[in-house]
Amino acid sequence: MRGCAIATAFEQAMTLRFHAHPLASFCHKALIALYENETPFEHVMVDFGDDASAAAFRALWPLAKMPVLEDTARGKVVAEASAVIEYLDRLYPGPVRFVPADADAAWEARMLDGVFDSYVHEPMQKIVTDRLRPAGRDDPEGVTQAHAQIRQAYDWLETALSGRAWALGDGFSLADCAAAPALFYADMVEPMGPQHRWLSSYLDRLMARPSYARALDEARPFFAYFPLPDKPVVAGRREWRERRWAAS
Ligand SMILES: N[C@@H](CCC(=O)N[C@@H](CS)C(=O)NCC(=O)O)C(=O)O
Repeated sequence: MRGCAIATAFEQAMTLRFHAHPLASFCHKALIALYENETPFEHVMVDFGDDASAAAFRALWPLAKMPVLEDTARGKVVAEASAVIEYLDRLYPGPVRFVPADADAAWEARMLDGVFDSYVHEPMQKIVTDRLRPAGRDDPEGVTQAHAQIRQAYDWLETALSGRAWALGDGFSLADCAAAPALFYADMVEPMGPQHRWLSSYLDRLMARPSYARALDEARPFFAYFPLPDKPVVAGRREWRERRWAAS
C-alpha cells in the first residue's frame, strides 16, 4: 500500500508541471494552492533572461505570462493563476478547498479574488515595472493613479475583511491565495497606514501561513532583483511598520 501511495505521488509529480519564477507574484498566488494541499508537481523555472527558457515558455503559452500549469496526463495547459487554482481544486483536490461549495461563499471568493488582482496586484505591478523602464519612458501619471487605486482598495478591504481571520472568515480560499502576494508586494510600494490595522494583521497572518512562508523562503535569493532595496522584505517587516506608524 505504502509503495502504491509513493508511486501515485511520483506519477502525479510527473503529471503536473508548474512553469513559474520564484520571485513572480502571480506565481506565488498559484504556488500557495499547490503547497496548501502538498500537491506533488515538478517546478519548471521560467527565466526570461535566458533565450532557451523564454522560447520554451512562449511555445507552451504564447501570451507568455506566468504561472502556467501543464497537466501532461490530461493534455491541458492552464494559464491565469485563478484558473490554475480552480483547476487544482476541481481535478486534484486536497483537504483545503479553494472555491467553497456554498454558493454565497463561492461568489464572494471570486469577487475578492478579482478585487485583489485588479485593484491591488495589477496596480502594484504597474508601479514596480515603471521603475524598471528606461529613462524617459516611464509613466508618472499612470503610477500616481496606481497608488491611488491601491489606497482605495486598502480602505475598502479594511472594512470588508474586518474581524475575519481569512478573506471569507474561518476557511482559507482562492481569495487568500490572491491576497497574499498582492498585499505582500503592494505594502512595499504603497505602505499600509495605521487606518489599515486589520488589513496589516491579515498580511502578517498570510506571511506566517506555512504555504506562503515557504514561497517567500524560495523567493529570498531573488529579492535583490526587486527594485526597492531600502525596505525590509520579510524579516523586520512588522517592526518597520510599527516604527512608521509611531512616527506618523
Ligand atoms: N493575469 C495573469 C497575470 C500574470 C502575470 O502578470 N505574470 C507576470 C509575473 S508575476 C509575468 O509573467 N510577467 C512577465 C512579463 O510581463 O513579461 C494571471 O493572473 O496569472
